[in-house]
Amino acid sequence: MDVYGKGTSIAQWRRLIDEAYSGSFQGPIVNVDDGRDPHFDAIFVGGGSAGRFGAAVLRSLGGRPLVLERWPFLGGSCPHQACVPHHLFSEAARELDQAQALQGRLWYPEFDPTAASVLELVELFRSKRSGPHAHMNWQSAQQLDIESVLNAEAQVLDARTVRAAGRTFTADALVLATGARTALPGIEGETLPGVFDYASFIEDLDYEPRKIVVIGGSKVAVEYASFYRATGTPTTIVSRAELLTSGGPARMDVDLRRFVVDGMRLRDLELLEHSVVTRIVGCDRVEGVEIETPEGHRFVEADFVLLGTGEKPNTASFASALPLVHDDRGFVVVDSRMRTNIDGVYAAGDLIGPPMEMFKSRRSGTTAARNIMGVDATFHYDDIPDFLHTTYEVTWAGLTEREARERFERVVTIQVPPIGMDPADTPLPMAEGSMLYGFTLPERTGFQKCVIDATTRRVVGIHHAGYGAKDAFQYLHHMISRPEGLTIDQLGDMNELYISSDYFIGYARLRSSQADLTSM
Ligand code: COM
Repeated sequence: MDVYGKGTSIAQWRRLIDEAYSGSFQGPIVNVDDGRDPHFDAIFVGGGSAGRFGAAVLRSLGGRPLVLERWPFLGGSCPHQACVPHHLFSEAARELDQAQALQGRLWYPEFDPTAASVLELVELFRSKRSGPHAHMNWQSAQQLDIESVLNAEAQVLDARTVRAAGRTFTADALVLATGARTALPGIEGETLPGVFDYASFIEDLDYEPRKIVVIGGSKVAVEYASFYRATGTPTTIVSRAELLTSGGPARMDVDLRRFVVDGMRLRDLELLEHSVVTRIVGCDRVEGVEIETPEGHRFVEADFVLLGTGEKPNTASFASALPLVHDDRGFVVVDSRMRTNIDGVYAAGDLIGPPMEMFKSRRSGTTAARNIMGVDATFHYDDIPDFLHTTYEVTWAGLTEREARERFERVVTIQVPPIGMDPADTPLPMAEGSMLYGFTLPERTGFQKCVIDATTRRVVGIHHAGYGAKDAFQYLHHMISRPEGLTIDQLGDMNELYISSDYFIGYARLRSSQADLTSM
C-alpha cells in the first residue's frame, strides 16, 4: 500500500495497523517519495526508538532518512510489548499495593484478590496499543517528514544497500537498530505452554495465572513479579545471584537495593536467591518448577512461568552481509559515536546491549544521526540515570556510596531514613504519593540517599525509592554530570515545591551552610 503524501489520519493509521497486525492486510506500507532517487543519507534498519528518533534528527539536520520496519508501526517493542505495558502494569501494581496495605482502613474495602486480573490488564493493553502506534506513524510521516517502509522484512546486502518490499534502497550510511529478544536459558521444559517471556506474555496470555514462578533476578523479573504479586497472585522469584545485582541494577546503591528487596519480601513475594531452576515440569502445560536452592531441592507448583533471563540481539537481517564485531553476548560493538567497525555502518538501541531502555535507544539513534550529518556527538550510555519499578518507582544516578568512597577521600551522605534506623520508626521520606503510607504504614514511604564528595562539596550520586522522583532525576543527573557539577550549596539554593517526592533540595538546604560537611 502506498501512503506517501496521502495525509493518513491517526484513525486511518490505527485501522491499518490493526488489519496488518491481525493479518487481514498483508504487504508493505510504503511511505516513500517515488519521485526521487531511492538513495538516502541514511537507512535505519529497524523503526523502534533508535530508528525513529535517529531518523527524525537526521531529517531535522537537513538529511533524507529512510526507516525500514518489519512491524506495521514505528516505535518498536517499547509501545508494543515492553516499556509501555510494563508502565501500565507498574502503575496498577502501585495502586493494588495500596489497596491491599490499607484494606479495611479509611475508604479502602477488604481487598478481593480475585478482582484484580492479570489477564484483564493484558487484554486491555492488547486492545488499545495500536492507539499509540498510530500516533507514532502519523507523527513520523506528517510532522517529522520521515520516509518509511513498514510491515516488510529488510535484508542488508552490503554496507550501503538494503532490500525491502521487493525494492532496493541505497544510502551513504546504515544505522542498524534491529533490537533484541529473550535469550532462552536452555532449561528443560522452557517451551511448554504456560512458559512466557515479556513478549509472549503480552501476545499469547489467554488464562488467569493462579501460581507464578519468575526466573531471573534483574529488571524484567523483579518488575513483572511485583506486578503479579500485587494482583494477589502467589509469586516466587528464582534468581541465580542476589536480586538486582546484574545489568543496570548492578549500579544500585546497596542500601537502596536492601530497601527495595526488603519491600518485596514485606509484600509476600517469595524470593529464592542463589537458586537455579533445573527443570520446568509439565505434560501438556506447565505444572511446576524444580529448583536447587542453598537449602536443598524444592518443587514449586506453578501454572505460569515467566523467563526474565536476559536478551540476545536480532542480527538475521545483516549478519551474512556485514562482518561486524560483536561482544561476548553477541551485541554489536560501537564506539561513543555509535560507529561499528565498518565504515559508514552505525548501530543503536537494544542491538548494542544493555541498558535495554528506550531512553538509551533514542539517544543512541540520535547520536548516530548527528555524526552521519557531520555534527560531532558522543553518548556514554554506561553513565545514565536508570530506574525500575517494584510497587515503588526506584531511581538511581551517578555513583553509589561505595564507588564514591573508592574515588574520593571524604564522602558524606544524606540518607532518609537515617543510617541504621528501622524504616518503621519514621514516616520520612514522605511526599506526594506516600502521604497515606506516612500516616499509616511509615515503613512503606520510601528511601533516599544523596552521596557527596565532601572536599569539593559536589553531589556525585542520588538514589531513591518512592513515588514521583523520576522526573527530578532527569534534570539532577544532567546537572551533576556537567563538567562544573552541582554542589550541595547550589542544590540547597533551589526552590523546592514542597512536599516534592525527593527531599534532596530540602535536606541539602539543612546541611549546606556547614563548612565541614557531615553525614545525616
Ligand atoms: C516510545 C517509542 S514508546 S518512540 O521512542 O517514541 O519511538
